[in-house]
Amino acid sequence: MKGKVALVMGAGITGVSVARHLLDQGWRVVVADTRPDPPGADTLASLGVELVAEPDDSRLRSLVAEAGLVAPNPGIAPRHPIFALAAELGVRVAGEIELAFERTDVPIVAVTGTNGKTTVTTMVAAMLVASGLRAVAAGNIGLPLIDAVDAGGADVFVAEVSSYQLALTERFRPRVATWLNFSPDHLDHHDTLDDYARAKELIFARQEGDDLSIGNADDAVVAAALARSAARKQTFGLDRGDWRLDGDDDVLRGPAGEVVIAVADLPRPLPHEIANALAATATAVAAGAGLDECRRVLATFGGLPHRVELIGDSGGVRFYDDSKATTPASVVAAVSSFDSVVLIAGGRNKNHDLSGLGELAPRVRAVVAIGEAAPEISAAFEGRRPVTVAASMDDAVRQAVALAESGDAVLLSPGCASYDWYGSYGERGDDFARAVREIAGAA
Ligand code: UMA
Ligand code: ADP
Repeated sequence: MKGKVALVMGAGITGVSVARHLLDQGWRVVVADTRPDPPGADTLASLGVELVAEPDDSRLRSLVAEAGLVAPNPGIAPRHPIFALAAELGVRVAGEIELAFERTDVPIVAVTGTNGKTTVTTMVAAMLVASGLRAVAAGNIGLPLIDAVDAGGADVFVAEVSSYQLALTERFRPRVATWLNFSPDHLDHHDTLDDYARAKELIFARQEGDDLSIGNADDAVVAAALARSAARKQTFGLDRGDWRLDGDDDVLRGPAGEVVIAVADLPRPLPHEIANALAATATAVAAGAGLDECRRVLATFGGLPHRVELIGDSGGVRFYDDSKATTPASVVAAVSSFDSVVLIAGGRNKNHDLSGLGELAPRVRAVVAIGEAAPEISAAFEGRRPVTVAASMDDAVRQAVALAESGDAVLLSPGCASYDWYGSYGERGDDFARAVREIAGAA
């Protein structure tokens, strides 16, 4: 009975949540997954959902042909044949964010950007909660938005939305949408950089009227997209913007010139953290937070694990775990936060040009290159700064300790994914922290 079968593509976190949601909506649900042993199989079995592993082309065609809805997980790349099949067979495609949006009247605040999404989403939710609102952080941050919507009881959702998720929306229209920044990333998923930018711009694309689009005035791609938005607009920035850093007085200011907070009162006054603080305040105030409550959160927010996280110090050298930095832009942000750095970088390159990292040489004392991308990291700094190659995290920390001088930061900011040596960026960061404690005796 075509029309009542929903085909969910991907059995991961999203697929299981979408399957559960669609069952509640009265659909018969089939889940397909390209992997031989998909995650979530046990949960799907307990829900009575059929799971088709590794469907071949003809099986996929018949699954799509029988479906009234195709709901792909965010990790399904746009080049996957399911999209062409759905278009050919006239079947609606909608991802989890779209399905969640359809099911709720609760306002949604959305945050995207190449870097800083999780940090800003966390701060915005904390600012709203401090202001007495039942705000729930969801989306790419880990809790599927559809689970948050189905659980109910929220006054506002703060959704971290990735380009993968935005690309699967049709009408998704957040009340407040914030785009933090844009730099090359995810070319293993999107076919071109333009496709990546177009997916990100969908955060603004259906906004209008009283909706608010917030964008980074210092970022040319974001500023151009913001100019195309049909909604009200606000900007933030270090050099300019409605919400801006006033470098003369060393304070963060709001649109009426009001002081948000003094830079000296921020626990982490790093340039990218100041940009995040401005973006988070602009977003939270637009969603109903009080400025005093925002100020309290800003004054106490110490940052998230694995994002330029201070592990300890030893002999005047401070050790920082920035394992979440998997793009060159996030390495630039981290290194630019210090005067003299021994940089540990490398891992599995996500198709980035790493050569530009050499521009960081003035702030870098020495480089320890790790993982598969060690030759590219070495080439970026060759002739500019001493580079050594390490065979393990212990080796990297040992070499960094030998190279560092009092006052330096030893910074793990890989600019690459962790999958060559580890299962996740979290594992990599934890292993670094362990090595720092054992080898450098840092506390
Ligand atoms: N996969 C297959 N075959 C399939 C389905 C998936 O090989 O048939 C692979 C994907 O290519 C991917 C992995 O499985 O490598 C997981 O993909 P998924 O879409 O099933 O992911 P979920 O488990 O549902 O988790 C997703 C987000 N993951 C991705 O977008 C890849 C999670 O973001 C998010 O927290 C979760 O939904 C809840 O919303 C993670 C992420 O890495 C943290 N996001 C990317 C990022 O931040 O850079 C965008
Ligand atoms: P995302 O959720 O977009 O991946 P995170 O908040 O998890 O962002 O931070 C990821 C990495 O980017 C960390 O290394 C962090 O230090 C760095 N980062 C955070 N905010 C910014 C920013 N505004 N600009 C550049 N890099 C940033």
